[in-house]
Amino acid sequence: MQTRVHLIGAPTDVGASVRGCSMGPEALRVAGIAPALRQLGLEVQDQGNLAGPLALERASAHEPHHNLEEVVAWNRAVFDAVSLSLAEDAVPVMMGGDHCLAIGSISAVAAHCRREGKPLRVLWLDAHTDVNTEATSPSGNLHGMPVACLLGRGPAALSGWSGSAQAIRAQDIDFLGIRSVDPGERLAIRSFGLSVYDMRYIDEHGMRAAMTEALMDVDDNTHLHVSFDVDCLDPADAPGVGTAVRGGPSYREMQLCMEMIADTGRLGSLDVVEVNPALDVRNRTAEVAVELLQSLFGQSTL
Ligand code: NNH
Ligand code: MN
Ligand code: MN
Ligand code: MN
Repeated sequence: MQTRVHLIGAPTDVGASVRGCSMGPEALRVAGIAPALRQLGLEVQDQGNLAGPLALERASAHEPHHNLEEVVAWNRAVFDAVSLSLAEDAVPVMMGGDHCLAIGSISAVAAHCRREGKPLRVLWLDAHTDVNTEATSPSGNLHGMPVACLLGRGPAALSGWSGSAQAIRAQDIDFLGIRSVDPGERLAIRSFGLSVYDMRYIDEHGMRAAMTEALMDVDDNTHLHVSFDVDCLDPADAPGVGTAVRGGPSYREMQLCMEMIADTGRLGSLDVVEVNPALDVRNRTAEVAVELLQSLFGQSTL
């Protein structure tokens, strides 16, 4: 793994309807994200926050893509910042912000991998699959649609940024921790053939088996991108999220997940999204996220 890490703040909640994850980057800083990673011997550069438009109030109950223009602007900024970090051979850590920002970060990562001839694998750690489209979204919130956008099923303004109509192929992404799937998403999962390790799978086989399978095709040349939506965790451990769903992986299970990713040595880029200090309890969720990132970047107890 490279030893240089760039922290990139993207303080916005344009993709969500529950407001407050715009305060996520600062909460992660207050929880000590930079010193926590420095402690592991990494060279950490906090690049500060990106800028972008404010979230608008909903014009109508049935907007197909709420805040589309604003989401495009924020993702452009994320795309540029992540591209630059990768070009400088650093590991970009995009601190959201809501999960719509993964469109920009993963498009940048996909373009980078294409240039370098590296296979890309994405691990989507989330309670949700985020594969809604305008046609299936119950909310019109773009943070429920980034995976569809990356698979080439999003609005034109959010497509093709990686230099290809599809930033990633269906077989390049694995989902873990899933327990909330909308009816239209279920159809998309089947038709794309997406690999989803849902909570039932984790209950029956355990985190170790799920992660062993999810990481199976990672080789020496792979660029591994982790998109970590903190609502993946059980809300008992991570209450500060806008769309909490009961029954997620425990703190210990997530630690194992992160440790197994670290063991591959292939982590190349990361999103940490949906930390919502407005709903949190004394910054616990940001603190838990930082502790998990320490494991993700290779900390072990012994
Ligand atoms: N599936 C719902 C929607 O599309 C909720 C998405 N919310 C998330 N996704 N936090 O990770 O609106
Ligand atoms: Mn998400
Ligand atoms: Mn989620
Ligand atoms: Mn797989």
